[in-house]
Amino acid sequence: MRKTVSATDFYDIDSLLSEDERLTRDTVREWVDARFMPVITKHHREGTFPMDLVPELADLGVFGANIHGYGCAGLNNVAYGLIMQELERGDSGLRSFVSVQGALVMYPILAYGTEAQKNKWLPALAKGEKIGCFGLTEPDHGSDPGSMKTRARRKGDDWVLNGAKMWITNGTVADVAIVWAKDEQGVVRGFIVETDRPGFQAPEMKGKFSLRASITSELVLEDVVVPDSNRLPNVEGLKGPLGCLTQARYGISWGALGAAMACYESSLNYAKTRIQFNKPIASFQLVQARLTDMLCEIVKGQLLSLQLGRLKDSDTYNFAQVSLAKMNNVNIALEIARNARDLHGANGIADEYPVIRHMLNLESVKTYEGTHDIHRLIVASSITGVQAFS
Ligand code: TGC
Ligand code: FAD
Repeated sequence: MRKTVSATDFYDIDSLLSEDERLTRDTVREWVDARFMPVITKHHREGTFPMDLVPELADLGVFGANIHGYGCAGLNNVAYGLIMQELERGDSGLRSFVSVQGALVMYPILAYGTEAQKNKWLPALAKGEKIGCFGLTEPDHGSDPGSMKTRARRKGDDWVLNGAKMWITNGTVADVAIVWAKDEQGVVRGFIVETDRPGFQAPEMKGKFSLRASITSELVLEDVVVPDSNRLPNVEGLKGPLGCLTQARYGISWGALGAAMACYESSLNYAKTRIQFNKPIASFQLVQARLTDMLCEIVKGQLLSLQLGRLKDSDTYNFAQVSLAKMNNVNIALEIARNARDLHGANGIADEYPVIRHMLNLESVKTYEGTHDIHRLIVASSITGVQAFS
């Protein structure tokens, strides 16, 4: 009988992975353990992201890892998902940094850009020499980005951008922003905006109790002029930004499992060593039931993401399937994190253990990239044929 490789691989899902996929996962896992875990508590306390690790992340090949060419690793989507899982096993802020760069900045340039735009930006973004952000959400328009107020006015060979974006990951440290704006006919268009252009500001948003080791910013655009060559020409309409979200949501479905695994593993270790009533708490039936429930949800989530990855690799997936996986896996991860917090007793609120940090992070992950209820509605629209958003 084959032995399972880890406490969280109860169904030998390892055997469903190729050698390359396992190697990618293990390489990223080792890097996260060796280089990221020793510094996460400090960054979480201080509300900072370890920017000094960006060159090492680039060397690992994690930026745009599923893109072929342009200096990217060219991995399949399952390997890409496993990378997201291992990064988020460390912290959701680490996965956020990498998934924004790849799925929300490199992907739109790849899918909607010109060859000149791809050659200019993708190799530099893959090397981490340039950092990007994605501006869709506005102060008054989150779940309903189609009502955005940000405007792009044509002026000769240029476009003039005005508006405000909110809750933008990496805005303050970005060299380039993908900004979504409506033209004078009300058509949504994407623009590559260098952040040193006059009129562009990206103040950091403070006071977050979640995703503390991630930079979140406002984007303020006041008469920012960009040439037409900065417009992403190969898409028009809301399907442009939504297509990017599909890529990022796919990665999040795997990432959330990483956070769930970290919480489960910490709970299992804690339960085996914490003595109450002269016994390890792992010997009580109620504690055992909770550990079983956690593992059960992780296994189901693993199979869901793996099958979604195989569908994506054969290009036979759809965005409602991605919504279901994001919705489910983030939801179970948050429930597991809350249970883990409880199982650690008072220690569960201390950052000596990872569980409170994951629990707080997952509150954001449940909201961003489409809230839980928006994903329920996307799946419902797919199965009923009726949209219930408005
Ligand atoms: P709707 O009429 O349904 O769709 C407009 C067009 O877009 C197409 N479409 C999609 N295409 C690709 N992927 C998807 N997921 C798509 N969803 C829809 C659709 O077929 C249609 O195409 P066409 O050809 O007919 O024009 O649009 P709607 O205005 O009714 O909105 C639907 C809704 C509510 C589902 C959508 O707006 C939505 O997903 N809202 C949630 C907003 C959201 O997720 N924002 C995320 C911002 S970015 C972020 O959070 C980054 S966090 C990153 C990090 O730190 O990790
Ligand atoms: P709202 O849309 O106001 O929703 C509030 C509540 O109403 C939710 O419970 C929602 O489910 C519910 N609701 C809304 N509409 C409906 C409906 N039709 N039916 C039923 N219920 C509904 N955005 C970016 O563009 N780029 C980024 O990099 C980015 N990074 C982020 C980082 C963090 C840490 C966070 C917290 C957010 C980030 N976001 C980013 C924004 C994120 O995508 C939005 O917060 C999210 O889409 C929800 O929008 P909202 O906050 O305006 O909530």
